[in-house]
Amino acid sequence: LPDSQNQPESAICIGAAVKSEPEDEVEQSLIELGSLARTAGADVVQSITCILKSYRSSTLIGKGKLADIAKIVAEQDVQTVLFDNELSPAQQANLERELKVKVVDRTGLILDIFASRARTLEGKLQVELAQLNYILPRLTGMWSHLGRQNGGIGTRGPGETQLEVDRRRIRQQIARLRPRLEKVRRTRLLHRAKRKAVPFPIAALVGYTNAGKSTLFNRLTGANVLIEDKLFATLDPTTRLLNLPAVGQVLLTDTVGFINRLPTMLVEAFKATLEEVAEADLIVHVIDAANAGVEKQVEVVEKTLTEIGCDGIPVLEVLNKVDLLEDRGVPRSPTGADVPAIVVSATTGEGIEQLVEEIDRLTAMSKIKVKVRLGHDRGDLSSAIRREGRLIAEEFDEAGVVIEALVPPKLAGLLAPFAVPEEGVPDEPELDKPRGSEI
Ligand SMILES: Nc1nc2c(ncn2[C@@H]2O[C@H](COP(=O)(O)OP(=O)(O)OP(=O)(O)O)[C@@H](O)[C@H]2O)c(=O)[nH]1
Ligand SMILES: [Mg+2]
Repeated sequence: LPDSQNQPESAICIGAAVKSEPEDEVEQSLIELGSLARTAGADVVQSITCILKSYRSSTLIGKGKLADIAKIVAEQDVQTVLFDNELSPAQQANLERELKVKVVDRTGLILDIFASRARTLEGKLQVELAQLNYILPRLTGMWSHLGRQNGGIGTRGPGETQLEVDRRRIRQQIARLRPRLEKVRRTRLLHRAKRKAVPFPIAALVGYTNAGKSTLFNRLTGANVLIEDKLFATLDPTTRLLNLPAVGQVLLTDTVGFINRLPTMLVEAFKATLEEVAEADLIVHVIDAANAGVEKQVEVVEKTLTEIGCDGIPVLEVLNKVDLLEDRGVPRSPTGADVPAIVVSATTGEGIEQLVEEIDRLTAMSKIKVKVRLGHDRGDLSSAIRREGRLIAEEFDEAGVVIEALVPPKLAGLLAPFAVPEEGVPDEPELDKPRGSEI
């Protein structure tokens, strides 16, 4: 939303649903739209749920509901109408014509927030690309409704031409953005490759937006990542080294939050960033235990994790914000975890020691560092290392190969007879710093 810095834009939120949709989910989602709107700088004056017999293709909601909303818009001097639904370009244009104010759908709103929050070059380029792809079909809608409004001779020719010009410009911009983004990604991949060569397991903090990931990240590593009671405070991942008693060191990453119905184009845009999560040895799922919609949030996170290819990675569930729970009993653990949930408060520090122990235990379980000498005849083992483990270093000589790698415990057992004794402690420059350090 433009002008969000200067003066709050007055907005109303509309959640339209058909009767078959569960009402509490519609309500919860509309509350979330309100948070998104406030995050974008809007002043939400009213939220309205419209339960419909069926969706209307031209304006989503029926004439009667539309008239009611138009009345509220006029009476309360509303500047923007926000829809929790995804609107087609034509629906958006029709609604704008009927309501005579700006209409923004959930996707447009989330894109807007992402655009104002992206900090790194990659994040900015990703969001810009997503926004341009969002605008492209809507340009047509804008013109066709203007055309219809004014109509007649003289409007069509130049209108079409202008439209063609605008569309071509946007396509050119998209074409310019893609290779730039590719280049930035390659640089990041290089950094990642460097990080992977460091023999540390990776743990990723994931979770619904506003669950407290960054607060927990700061608490664990002593970092100073931005924390806000707004959605999508974090867009760009940050990684730090965390010192642990058993495994030694773990790379901990703070990531972008997930949300229900994240626009497809943003899922696409951020896939590259989220790929890093898919390479983690441990996923720490941070859950806002005090949120009324916690079950839905857990469901969304689990679904998103599957979508980005995280099945098979051990998940540690962390129930955060226990300080906010009235009933101090342990909240019921959401489903699907490999181990019982840990209960913490990132704010008060309650449960943090236990969490650290658990991260330590689980990452220690996931990968073990080995250094082995394998003869030419043990190609089976060296390919098993490549398949199941992470290669750190490899040195060939006449007798065979010396491999350093992180491998799962079982393979480590098989490799034990081939172990090469470590000569001294490898230099680990970050070791002397407090628990967390910049990477
Ligand atoms: N009471 C309480 N508030 C918390 C706790 N942890 C985080 N918060 C608050 O929850 C809000 C969101 O925290 P963040 O750490 O920014 O959440 P996030 O998961 O990183 O959010 P995004 O980056 O936006 O996805 C902030 O207002 C925090 O102060 C907690 O344990 N207890
Ligand atoms: Mg964050």
